[in-house]
Amino acid sequence: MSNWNIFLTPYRQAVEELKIKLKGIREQYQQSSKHTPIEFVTGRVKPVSSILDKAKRKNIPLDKLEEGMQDLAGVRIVTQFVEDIETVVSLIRTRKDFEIIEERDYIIEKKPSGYRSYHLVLRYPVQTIEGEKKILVELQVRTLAMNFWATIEHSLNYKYSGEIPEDIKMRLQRAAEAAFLLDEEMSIIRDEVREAQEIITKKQEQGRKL
Ligand code: 0O2
Ligand code: 0O2
Repeated sequence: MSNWNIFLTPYRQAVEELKIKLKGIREQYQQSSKHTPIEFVTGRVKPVSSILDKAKRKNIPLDKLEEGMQDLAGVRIVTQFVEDIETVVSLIRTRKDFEIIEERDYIIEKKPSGYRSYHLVLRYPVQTIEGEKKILVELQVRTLAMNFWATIEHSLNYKYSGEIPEDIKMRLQRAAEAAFLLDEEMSIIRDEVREAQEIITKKQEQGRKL
């Protein structure tokens, strides 16, 4: 690859544009005083050193990166609750400004590491001075608890250069289950709080009528 900076320019643009668009969804929810299914949005273009590592690991020729490496541009939406993931994914499916070319549900089917997240691969049009260029973007949707686990596991993986000792791997798998149980418990608590609020509101309304 002769010039990484030029090659990655449309990817940087796509990440910035998508972050603005997705943060826009969050803002609209906040203004409508509804619960927002988006807690925060982050994004990055894969660093060149990681691109080279992954290309070697997955045998992707450098002249086939555009189609062969789907996460050169990566955007992440983090939600509070597991149920918010479905809301976000449904919203993404209705959009007309990009095409979804693949969906991978690592929540129903977690990865062997314990990793959970919902992945979508988008074909996103970027307007360049040479005309429109459609590039692939990986969108990850996950809860705060899934993100907490994945962030720490990712940095441990980095520290061990991808060779995490077996006993630590097992403990990480158990920690991933604990994070998932935490997600389930939080959803139950929220449902109970909502029910209690509805009962209180109804009682207040009845009180006003009397
Ligand atoms: P806000 O709403 O003002 O916090 P950028 O600076 O925009 O180019 P990017 O990708 O937005 O870069 O930055 P980064 O560091 O990836 O973080 C993205 C956003 O996610 C930031 O908000 C962080 O504050 C927010 N964020 C990261 N981790 C957490 C977290 O654990 N909880 C919450 N609630 N937010 C988090 P912004 O974009 O600066 O906007
Ligand atoms: P980064 O930028 O370091 O996060 P793979 O075969 O797993 O390398 P593939 O088939 O390209 O990946 O796609 P996949 O598995 O759908 O998505 C890859 C990305 O998902 C990874 O990017 C991670 O961000 C995240 N991910 C997948 N599995 C795990 C996991 O076990 N732990 C953590 N922490 N994250 C995971 P990269 O390439 O690692 O890049």
